[in-house]
Amino acid sequence: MNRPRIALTIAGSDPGGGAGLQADLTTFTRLGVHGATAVTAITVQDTRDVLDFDVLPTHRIVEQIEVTLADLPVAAIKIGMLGSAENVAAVARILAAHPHIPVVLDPVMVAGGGGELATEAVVDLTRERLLPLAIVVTPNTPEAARLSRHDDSRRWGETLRELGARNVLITGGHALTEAEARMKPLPPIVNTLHREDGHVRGFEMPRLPFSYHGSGCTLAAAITAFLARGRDLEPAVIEAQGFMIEAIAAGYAPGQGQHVPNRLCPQK
Ligand code: PXL
Repeated sequence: MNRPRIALTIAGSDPGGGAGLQADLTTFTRLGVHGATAVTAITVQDTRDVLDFDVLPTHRIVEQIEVTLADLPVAAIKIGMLGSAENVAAVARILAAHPHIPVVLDPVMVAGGGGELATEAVVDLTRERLLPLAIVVTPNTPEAARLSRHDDSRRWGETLRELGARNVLITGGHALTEAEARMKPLPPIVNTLHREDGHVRGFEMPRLPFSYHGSGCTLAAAITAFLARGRDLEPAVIEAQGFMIEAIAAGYAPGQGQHVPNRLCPQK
């Protein structure tokens, strides 16, 4: 067998295996990509809540990334939870030294269950240093509002592109208003891709009546895997969304709380 393509995730650990680096690694594996990992933080959480987390010292994160990049031909990088402003700055410095590797930036701020995973300083430095290094940034709607500092959703994509992200995929799967949640059928999820040529394209997919843990990580990891396999950005986004639709349709609750996308699907 030929050597699989390699993707690196720089992310936090979720012990329940639903989100974070565990979600990334399962997604990479399912999509035929060898996953390398640089652990940034160790969260203590279940499928309901984040109880606590420790952030690793910056030098340990830098060392993990540097030894990996020196040894393995990493074809794409995914960034998830970084945990501190110092970590954001250090990761940005390394990425800037490897401009040929495409970077998918998932600007993690809040866990699926609502726990805060990023301080204001992390968000500010992500905007300043990481956005300009990303081939695509994948915020959900609250993240897009916070990163772009706009209340007006019509300005989010354009503003994030002006701040330096080449492409922006705003995901629409976040919580519904109470009125929307009572609609039958539920309103679809619409993800919006703001492309580097200024074109804006919406992608619609069915919404299921559950709250998901790890869906943002899974979509961004799937885009990373397809980029590692050599796809251009838009085809990678389209294939990743196809994978998500299947994974969500086969989603399950591994514990007492939220559902997770079934990244093992389809089973062969
Ligand atoms: O889905 C965002 C996310 C990223 N990284 C870690 C997480 C979560 C959500 O729970 O726990 C470690």
